[in-house]
Amino acid sequence: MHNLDAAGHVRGESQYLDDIPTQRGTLHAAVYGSPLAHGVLDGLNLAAARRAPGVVRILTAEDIPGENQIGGIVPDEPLLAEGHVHFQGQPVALVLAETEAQARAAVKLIEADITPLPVITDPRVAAAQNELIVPPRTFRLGDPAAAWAECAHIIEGTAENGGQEHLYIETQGAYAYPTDGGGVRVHSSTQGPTAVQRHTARVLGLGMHKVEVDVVRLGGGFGGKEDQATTWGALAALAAHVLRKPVKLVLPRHDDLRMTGKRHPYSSDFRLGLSADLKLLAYEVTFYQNAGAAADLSPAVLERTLFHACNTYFVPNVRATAYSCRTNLPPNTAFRGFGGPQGMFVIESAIAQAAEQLGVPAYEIQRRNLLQDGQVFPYGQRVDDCNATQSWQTAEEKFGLEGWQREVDAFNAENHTRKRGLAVMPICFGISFTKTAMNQARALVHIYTDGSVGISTGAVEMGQGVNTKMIQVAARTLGISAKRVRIEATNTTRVANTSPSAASATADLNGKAVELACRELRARLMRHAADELKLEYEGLEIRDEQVLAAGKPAETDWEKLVSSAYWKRVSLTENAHYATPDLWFDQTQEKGHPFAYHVYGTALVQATVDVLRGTYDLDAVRLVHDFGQSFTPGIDRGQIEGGLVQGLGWMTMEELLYNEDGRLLSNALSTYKVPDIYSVPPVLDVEFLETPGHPNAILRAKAVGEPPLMYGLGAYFAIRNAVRAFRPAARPAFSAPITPEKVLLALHGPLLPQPPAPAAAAATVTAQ
Ligand code: LUZ
Ligand code: MOS
Repeated sequence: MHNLDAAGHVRGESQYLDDIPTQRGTLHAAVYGSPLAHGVLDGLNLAAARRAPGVVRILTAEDIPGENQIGGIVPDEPLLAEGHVHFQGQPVALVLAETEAQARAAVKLIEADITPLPVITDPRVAAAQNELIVPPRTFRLGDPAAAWAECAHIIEGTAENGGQEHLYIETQGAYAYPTDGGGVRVHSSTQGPTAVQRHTARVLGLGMHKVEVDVVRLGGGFGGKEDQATTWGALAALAAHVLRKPVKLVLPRHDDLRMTGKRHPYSSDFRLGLSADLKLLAYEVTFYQNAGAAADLSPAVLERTLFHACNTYFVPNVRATAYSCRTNLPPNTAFRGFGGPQGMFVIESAIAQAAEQLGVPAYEIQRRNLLQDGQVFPYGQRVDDCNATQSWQTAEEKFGLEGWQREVDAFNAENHTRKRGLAVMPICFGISFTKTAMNQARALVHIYTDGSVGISTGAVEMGQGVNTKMIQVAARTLGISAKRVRIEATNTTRVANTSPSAASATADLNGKAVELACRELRARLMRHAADELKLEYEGLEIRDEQVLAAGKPAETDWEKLVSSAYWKRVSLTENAHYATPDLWFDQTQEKGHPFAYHVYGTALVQATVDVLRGTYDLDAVRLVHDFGQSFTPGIDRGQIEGGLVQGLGWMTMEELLYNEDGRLLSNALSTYKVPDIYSVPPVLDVEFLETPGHPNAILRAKAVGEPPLMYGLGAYFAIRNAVRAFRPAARPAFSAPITPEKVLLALHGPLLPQPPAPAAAAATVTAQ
């Protein structure tokens, strides 16, 4: 089955927030954001803006009837600034005008009286001043302090990664209007309809039952709308509620770029100990997460960094500590991978540094330390579904590794202005929300009397194809054509208390709920058929819309059966609840069983560097991925390709820059470059690993949302290897993205200090 949305998208017929026909009298909103990153908000001068053409009202914190608070994990984030401002672009006032242009023009006339306070942008500076969002956390396994004595080699260094702009094509926005009885309905471009509902209710001082949130689809989310769609939904709802008018708020791209949080930059210290035969024996790592000015989802992101600190390797002695550091940047937030990529970049950097200093290919170290069944993750979960070695070996068989490396070496021997590098990037990603309670979902299924089926779930369609998957699950379970099934908009009045569409878990959680509901309906209809046709219930089934008794066509089909069930007053509606089994986590011990299962895969990445210019091409990515039993291979392949390219962009060209005043410098698409179709490697092989899948995965098709992003990390190491093929003494800092400027400096700039020679027993080898 093709993606349900494909035709609508290419014809431009698919409806997004901005396509909703507005009601008569709709007002348009624009946000005034703080011009300074930190300060005391002494006052606002709104007089000129109030007089501007078309302006109807300007709302500030004083106009909030309920609580001025939208913090999810920690209540530390006002909807509209009050008393203080904490980041540039922090919403301070909302202008309502007759047209969008008028609202935006009036925003420019607002002035704020702000007494500046010191601005922190560096997470290590924040940590030194004890500016932490939550207390630090440490995951431990074995006894690293004792293990160092046994290590033949000890490597130390630092690694840094930049942030990443989500750049969903559809910017943030909402359309809200008052409903009968003092409520409000909010159409929101959100991954988390319940989050918008909950915080809107809080801000308006209403029960959640008076706030309805509706989502048809998003033009992309990538985590940027997991928590941060709430601001805009709540602002539109606030205005609609106060003015009793429909209100539309859609962020212009420039506002979206500077007002919203992004992937977290991290700065990290590592220490890695290896045995003489390259086994990883001990790993200590300290992560400094740049959380921005409020908690948002940072504590959860931090947690996932710890969960993925060892990527797909077994290390018997681990101590991983993470600090969530408060800075004066927009609150950073969920972004595909959710802290996992940041954790994995550090251990891959440590392995690369070890390989360079020991004079072995990094893949020798990687290969020898892949996870195996029976081992244990530092967080206590046993490894029992492991495809790490299978995916690595399959990649070697299909693509070669040593042979490919020899080709690269031969190319480098012959070419002097271009050099190639090859890197292997194996991944392991845990599937589930790390917050156990969030791993639940519900589905509401109606069969109409004509045999058509309408389904509501908590899943939000954001281009990932989840609606197509839900239809497949329903059609298969009911034994009917997919054409009969429709997925409704995601709406908080039909399916309540939903988890956001996130954590790669949306199809699993909501799909399992759909499956449960459809199974119950099928069983009910079969019982009815048994009664009507005087047949044994056992052995009755429905396939291709035909009822079969002991494998033979019975005297009824789907349409007749549904109709007759209705006339016999059999319920044609079911509401099912699913909760992932056997999940738990004890935060006091930092141990448990947080994940339903893990996804594995292995990518090989080749880059060619132009050594005169510092520019590079990513020539080929060939990967083997563990899809389990994919039932939508086209969609799943698309997720792998898209995730990979997003990861490649993060590692190479997407350079997010703030100045010391906390102002976003890369604040337009002219200064922030994301991969386009020309950035996609000309060779991009995605091989499906043959595995049985996992019973916790929907129809045994494993989650595909986030894992592929981490294949992109291979680009950093491939480019680095190419640089070192030209200049073996070069030791580019482990600082992503590795932009052409950084490559040029590494090729021709001053050399960083050389570390002492490795290999002496228990010698500590320090980079930089
Ligand atoms: N969101 C969340 C996520 O709230 N918890 C998670 O564990 C998670 N993981 C990935 C992406 N979003
Ligand atoms: Mo996400 S980072 O799964 O919203």
